[in-house]
Amino acid sequence: MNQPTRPVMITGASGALGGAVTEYLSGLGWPLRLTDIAPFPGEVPAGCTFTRADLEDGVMILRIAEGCGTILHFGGVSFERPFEEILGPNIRGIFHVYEAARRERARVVFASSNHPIGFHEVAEPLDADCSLLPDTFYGLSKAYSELMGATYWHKHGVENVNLRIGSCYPEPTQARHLATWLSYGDLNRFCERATLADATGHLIVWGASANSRTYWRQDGRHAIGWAPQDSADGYADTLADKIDPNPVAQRYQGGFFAAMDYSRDT
Ligand code: 15L
Repeated sequence: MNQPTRPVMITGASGALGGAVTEYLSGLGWPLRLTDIAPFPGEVPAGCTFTRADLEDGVMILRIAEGCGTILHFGGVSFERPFEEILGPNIRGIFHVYEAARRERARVVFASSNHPIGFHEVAEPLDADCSLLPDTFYGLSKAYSELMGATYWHKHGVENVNLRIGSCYPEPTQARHLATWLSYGDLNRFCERATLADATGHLIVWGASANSRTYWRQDGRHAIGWAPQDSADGYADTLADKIDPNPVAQRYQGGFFAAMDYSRDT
């Protein structure tokens, strides 16, 4: 079966990653319920609807999710910001997404990030069940969201697949990306598989392409039948010297996020 049985909701559909996934899945002919706080750039793809909404508006999120079988959640703040700016979109927002999923008996596919584990050192290979060491308020909000996935699975049976995205850009542009890069193609295929997989429970998957310099090992990808096809390896020569000069950014997996507002002596 290559088509979902119920419509798929995408939050953050006007953003870079939500937009890329929208383009790919609408190209497969999937009926999409798109939403974002920002207007949709360009024409809404045929067979899809777009509703402008704030993730803080729980009633609106419930309404948009009505009848959906999967919520691909890309919405919210995607960079480090002061705590008060993260709180509404990322903390209240994920609660509204999970409440909608609970009501619809839908699956959540969450665009998490590497920043819930950003204070692990680059020399330490990690499995997905490693300890959480968020490097920012943003990383904390992603950790909270992953944990909410665990709670809603165990308490309500709401399935969820959490992709700890490394650095998802059209191309890798820094030495760190040789470990963390995720291609748009691999992201798109991940969303397809995470939606169509028979059963997932609560899963964490590392969001990186097949980069030989990766920091990341075991995760839940086998349960959804996803394996990345791209790799940053071909960029090794051109990016080898594009290293962040900040020693804190060099030391930790979260890179420059770990270095932001860093005030320890060592
Ligand atoms: C993220 O979570 C950010 O959304 C993105 O802008 C990148 O900076 C990425 O992490 C990264 O760690 O490279």
